[in-house]
Amino acid sequence: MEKTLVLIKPDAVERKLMGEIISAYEKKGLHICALKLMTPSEEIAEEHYAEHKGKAFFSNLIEFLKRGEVCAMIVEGENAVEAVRKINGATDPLNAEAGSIRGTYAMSKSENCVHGSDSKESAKREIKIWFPECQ
Ligand code: RTP
Ligand code: MG
Repeated sequence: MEKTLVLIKPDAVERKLMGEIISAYEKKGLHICALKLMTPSEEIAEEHYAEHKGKAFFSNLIEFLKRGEVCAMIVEGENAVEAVRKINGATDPLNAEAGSIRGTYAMSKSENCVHGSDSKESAKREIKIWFPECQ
């Protein structure tokens, strides 16, 4: 079974959307293997978004992720990476499908409720960052 890393970002935790969001993955048939709430350090936030280092939005992205509690999850299922990305919807909520999490709950590209790994390789890398104890 494929695994992917999901983050419920601080905007969604603040808005008490955790239950609704977890439920969307579960209702699809995906399994939540591990789950933790934490306020990420700068180091974790920067490592997680390392691919975006140097881009204009990078510092805002890191400050946003560090703003409060994040719910990190390992989500498992057939084609979990692709399935989660579909449930999450497009990065910019204005382009996200109406039934997706971003299409339903988000209005801003920078505060877009959720993260899902973009490949199996990214999932492995990101699971190590957020769940080092699971190796
Ligand atoms: P994520 O990594 O959070 O799941 O989002 P994603 O794959 O859909 O998009 P990605 O390109 O990896 O971007 C990571 C996060 O950076 C913010 N972003 N802002 N201002 C901008 O042009 C811009 N581009 C990306 C978004 O919050 C996105 O989720
Ligand atoms: Mg991404």
